[in-house]
Amino acid sequence: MLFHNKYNTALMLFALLFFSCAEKVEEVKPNVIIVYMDDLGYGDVGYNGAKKLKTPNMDALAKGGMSFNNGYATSATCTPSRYALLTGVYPWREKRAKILPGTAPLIIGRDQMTIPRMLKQEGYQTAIIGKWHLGLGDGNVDWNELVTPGPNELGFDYSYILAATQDRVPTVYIEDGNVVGLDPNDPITVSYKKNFEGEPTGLDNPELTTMKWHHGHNNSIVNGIPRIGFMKGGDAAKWSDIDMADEFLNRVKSYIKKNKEKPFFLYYPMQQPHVPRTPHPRFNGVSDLGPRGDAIAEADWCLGELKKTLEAEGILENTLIIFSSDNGPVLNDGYFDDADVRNGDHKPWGPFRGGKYSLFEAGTHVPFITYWKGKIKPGVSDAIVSQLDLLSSIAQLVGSKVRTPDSEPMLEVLMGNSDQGRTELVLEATSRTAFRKGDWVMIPPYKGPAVNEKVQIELGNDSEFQLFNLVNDIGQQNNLAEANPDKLKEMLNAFEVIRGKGYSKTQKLELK
Ligand code: NG6
Ligand code: CA
Repeated sequence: MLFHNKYNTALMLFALLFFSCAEKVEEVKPNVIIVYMDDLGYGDVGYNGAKKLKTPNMDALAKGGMSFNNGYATSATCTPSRYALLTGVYPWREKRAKILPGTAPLIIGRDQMTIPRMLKQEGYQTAIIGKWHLGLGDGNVDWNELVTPGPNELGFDYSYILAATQDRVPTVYIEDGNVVGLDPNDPITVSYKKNFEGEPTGLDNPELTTMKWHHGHNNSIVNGIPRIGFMKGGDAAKWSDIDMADEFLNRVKSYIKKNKEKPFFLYYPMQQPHVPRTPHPRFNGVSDLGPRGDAIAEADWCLGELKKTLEAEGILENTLIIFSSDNGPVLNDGYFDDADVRNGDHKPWGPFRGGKYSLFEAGTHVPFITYWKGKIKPGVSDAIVSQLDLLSSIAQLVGSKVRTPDSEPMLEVLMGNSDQGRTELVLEATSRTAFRKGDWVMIPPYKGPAVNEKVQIELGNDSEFQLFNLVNDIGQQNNLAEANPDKLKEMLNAFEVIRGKGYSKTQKLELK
């Protein structure tokens, strides 16, 4: 007999209660939103010490959630970081994961696991609204037809994107594979090889430009801004640069309103403060730093609007927001826009050395916040976390068994329940790799200039091994490689276990 005493009855009741609760949890799967900035530095946010720049909404997110002092992008440039974020695979495993032109084919395999694909398997609705930069099509895209494969073939139900970067053609939005607002009588053609006859360029027609190019960026002119790459036609479809933030934000708002009844995943990669910096005129002069600072203020406002929308729709408490940046900061990235001239004592790179493109810390060490009202206890964490781990960690959150070998399940750390973050992490910058293990960073020898003179950033190249201890040398000034050969050897061995050999073209790979 089943209920032969009181004890068993109590047990049964308890079990019933437990399972019905477990089912409840299952029912209300949280929404997940990744807000991804483009070139926002560790020191560009108020909560990390910025003074000349006000970022009240980013600060509120950090103060109301977990902010990570040791949060990393996988790479010091955009495409590789985005590749790793979505796939949970180190970008240096994929040769094509380099800064892509606007005509590049899709570099994520159609069968590859991605965060939206994993979430779709768990019943989520999925969307990307913002910057893509992972290639589109199979090569030779006809922009006047359905542009495919793209995000919609990788697990996103809905996509509203800019193809590559704001400074690269085609300068049009693409919604679910279709160029938005295209007039069939004015077809678009794009080339990264040569100009179309009779079309003005930044190089030949500076009089037609309202933003001046400093290096690169002297091909086709759109809205007075000379771009990378050549484009002809598609006039009606061309985006308005100053309205881009509003355009994405409005889509984000309506997506949330429309889809709030079922759990959703929203990837919201903003274009700021990447060049060309074109904040809406209502943000002009709100910072003292010129368009770069104003663009950050604009992005900060967008983040606030996003949070307000979630609140108004009654779903803020059921939404995990992850906030980070794809790579470190750069001031002059190819246009004269006063970012360097007006920077003063602002430190976009925070306490770190280098910046975008650099193997030094500022290349990849970025703002990193997790926020979940009522679920994540506000705090600051020293744990090492990487965007590479989002795939497996979000999988944990939603009860999915999906994992990739590179992506470590770090849900407890992201939730602020544990400080046991990553013990080791390979860092990448323009196809070179370095290694962080514990408090130490090792950079193998690389050929190439120590400084990129155009952007005025130290790249981390040296003919010798570099070894730094971040605890007492966060600015990576004291190379301890010679003084600490045992540590260097330990680091190199651990690095090569993951990375293999042959990662540097410099001959001197063996230790003395
Ligand atoms: C570089 C561009 C830079 C920026 C970068 C990509 C030149 C001289 N420089 O090649 O302006 O567009 O690519 O940035 O063209 S990222 O954040 O998308 O990686
Ligand atoms: Ca970037």
